[in-house]
Amino acid sequence: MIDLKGKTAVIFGLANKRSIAWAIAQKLNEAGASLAICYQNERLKKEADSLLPELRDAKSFQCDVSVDGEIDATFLALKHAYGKLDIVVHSVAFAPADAIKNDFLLTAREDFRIALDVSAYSLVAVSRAAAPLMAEGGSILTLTYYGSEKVFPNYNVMGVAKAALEATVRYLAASLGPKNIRVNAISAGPIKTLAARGIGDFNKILDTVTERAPLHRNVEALEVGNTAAFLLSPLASGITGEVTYVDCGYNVTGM
Ligand code: NAD
Ligand code: 0WE
Repeated sequence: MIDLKGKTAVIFGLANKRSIAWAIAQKLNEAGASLAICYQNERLKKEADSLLPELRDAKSFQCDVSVDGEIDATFLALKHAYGKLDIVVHSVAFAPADAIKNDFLLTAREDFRIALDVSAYSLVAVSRAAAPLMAEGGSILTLTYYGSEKVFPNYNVMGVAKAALEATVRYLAASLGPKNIRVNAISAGPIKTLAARGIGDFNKILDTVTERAPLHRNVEALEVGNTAAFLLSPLASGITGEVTYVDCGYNVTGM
């Protein structure tokens, strides 16, 4: 059994109960961790706060990870609430709708900047703020997608942002390794969350996985949660800088 009793985890990217962040929160809660749940803005506060009672020991915090001042204020509040941190989960991505709808060639400079800022740079900013609170070492996890390596129609600038995110995981692992802080990513298969709802043809993406993946089904958010609990636990003490696929094997197939 994975044991995270006495550990404090902060989770970014909870929008609703379908969020991958929520599946991870449930698994970390089952393992005994105390949870700080971060939501992006006032609009998402109600949703986050309505889910808190399902967790044993959780508080919520508001943080837009594209604003340095909000990251600083959130980690100051976390320091006051907990004193130390052991785990950070970064489950955040955003690209302006035009950029994941239109031909990649037409990607606007500002849309490219926003996608990489919110989806990749924010991991650097959050990790830097978290590190001083991880005096006993720690574990940081982010979520990525196979569109970083291969072209998927419409994933577009998000694929570029995820490639940057995966490289960021490796460089952060090297930077934070001497502090015994590990940094990893899970590359999840497609899951019908809020972030997937805006995507045309998402059902076709899910059907292709069912047809081609070695397990001939789609992955569930709670399976991502289980792997997250492992990577964030002492059982994974030798793993850092890694991208672990939780995709029913889809990424190993050739046709
Ligand atoms: P989701 O919509 O539930 O979560 C995305 C979250 O990002 C939301 O909570 C949103 O509020 C947050 N966010 C966006 N901009 C933010 C900002 N500026 N500051 C703070 N938070 C911000 O969708 P999800 O599918 O759970 O996505 C979580 C992560 O998983 C993302 O990184 C996504 O790329 C990744 N992922 C998703 C899938 C999938 O098919 N759903 C597959 C692989 C990877
Ligand atoms: O990372 C993602 C999607 C993230 C995302 C989603 C949206 C929708 C609404 C980022 N920005 C926005 N902006 C919006 O305005 N995924 C891994 C889910 C996803 O998206 C795809 C996929 C998969 C899987 C797009 C095309 C093809 C496959």
